[in-house]
Amino acid sequence: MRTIVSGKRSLLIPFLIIIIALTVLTALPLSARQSKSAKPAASAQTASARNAQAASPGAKSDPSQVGSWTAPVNLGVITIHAALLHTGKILAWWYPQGTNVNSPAKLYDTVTGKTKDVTVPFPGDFFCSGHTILADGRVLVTGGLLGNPHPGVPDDGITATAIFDPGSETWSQGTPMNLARWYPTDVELPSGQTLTLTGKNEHAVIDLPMEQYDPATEVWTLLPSSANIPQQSSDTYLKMKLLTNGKVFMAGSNADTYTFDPATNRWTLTATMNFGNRYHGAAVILPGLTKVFTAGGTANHAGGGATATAEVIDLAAPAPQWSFVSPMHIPRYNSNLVILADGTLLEVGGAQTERYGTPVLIPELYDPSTDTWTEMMTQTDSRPYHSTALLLPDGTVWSAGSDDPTKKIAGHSYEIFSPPYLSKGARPTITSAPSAITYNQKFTVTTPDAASVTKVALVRPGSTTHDNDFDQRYVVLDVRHGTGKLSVTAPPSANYAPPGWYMLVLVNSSGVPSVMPFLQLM
Ligand SMILES: [Cu+2]
Repeated sequence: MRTIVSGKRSLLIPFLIIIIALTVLTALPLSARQSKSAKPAASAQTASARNAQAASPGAKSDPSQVGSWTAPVNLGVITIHAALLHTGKILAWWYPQGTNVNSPAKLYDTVTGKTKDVTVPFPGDFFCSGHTILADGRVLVTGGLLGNPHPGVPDDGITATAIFDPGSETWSQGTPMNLARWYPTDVELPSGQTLTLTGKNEHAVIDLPMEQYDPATEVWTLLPSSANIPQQSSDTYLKMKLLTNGKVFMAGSNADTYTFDPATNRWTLTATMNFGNRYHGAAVILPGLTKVFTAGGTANHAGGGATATAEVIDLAAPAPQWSFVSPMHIPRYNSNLVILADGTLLEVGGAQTERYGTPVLIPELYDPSTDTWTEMMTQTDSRPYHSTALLLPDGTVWSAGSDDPTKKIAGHSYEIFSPPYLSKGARPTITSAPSAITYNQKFTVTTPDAASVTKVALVRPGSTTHDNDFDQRYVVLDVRHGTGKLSVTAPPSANYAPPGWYMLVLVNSSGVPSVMPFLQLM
């Protein structure tokens, strides 16, 4: 079970071993360290070998090919959890330093770069919680770690929930769930209600009955037993993706992947992943909203043995099957998979040999239209387990966190990645766009660049932790070109895009995205 414990309890001895090992390792020159830690891999080089290669003189550094990174900046918290708010600020939080105290949290303004302390004003450890952004833009945080567990008893979940209001920038206590949960998954349904799955309860049981939250009534309702997850899951933070038929697809970690129908409260076995159980992998629903893509992970729940493999399933096919696609260059797990402003994917962070072991510093860009991975510029601070990444409104990517006990200082930092598309020419600009739209509504976007725009999309702001983004989604919209304006049609229904705030993006024929203003889809 993934427990934080290294910072808290039962992993004290391994923690000391790691400290000693790292003390020895860091005494070596960098080059020696990299060559000593490099080891052979069948299909892909190890991260350390790749890191050394990218750092060598003559390595590619053209930002239009490999992007670029800002230097790390200390945020003051370890961003284990992060959500992008429609105010253009990131909410970041992690675990309290002690028991029965408050969870530290920060707001980071993605425009000004300023930060503000928004520590949760009531006790509760909202660490390894689930979280999703509600239709009105508030952040719902579900569960966490019981602050004062009994010695000798497994770590416990909590029933508590917390809600962050981006307008007032304050927290309030939410209605407690029916069941205690640590490491739950939240997914917003087309109704605007939140479905919550798994998580460890106070007896360390994972496969808990599901429950659903109605923001209108603030009531949690347990689903009937027919909705129970059909297969013993050996992992938490299930990868749940809303499909355009209103059903929700589970893309791991178990090899057998199922579809849940909220209308009947029943699960159906859909297909089996070729890799087998893919623990700590990352998954997204691709733009187009019929294919789900997963990359990285490990066959070992306890960690080690990272894979570079990736698979895709087309859920619109008559008999959907998982198929291997091109593998990454670098095996990794506990990494972050971010949908970028142009609809390509960035795999960033992760590790290879254990939660924090052999961290991968080289992100990779995946283009689903060509099935190709490209290695990007090396980042400075390592982002293995408990790291996060988010697409920002200006098209850059925030990469932060990891409570690697050997690198606590680095864990407090964030870095910002500019993808290659920001070095490929002028960006299309949006002169005006509505701040709110309804389903199927035709609306006008004025832009002097209308003629060169090839794609218009809504991008759901991310809400992420533990290689899992509960919210991100890229919804391509129908568009008609006018002179100095675009006539755009909103998504046909909430199955395509559940109600909430989205970023509006224009992408031009060079693949360059606009800055993305927020609008509310109701
Ligand atoms: Cu965790």
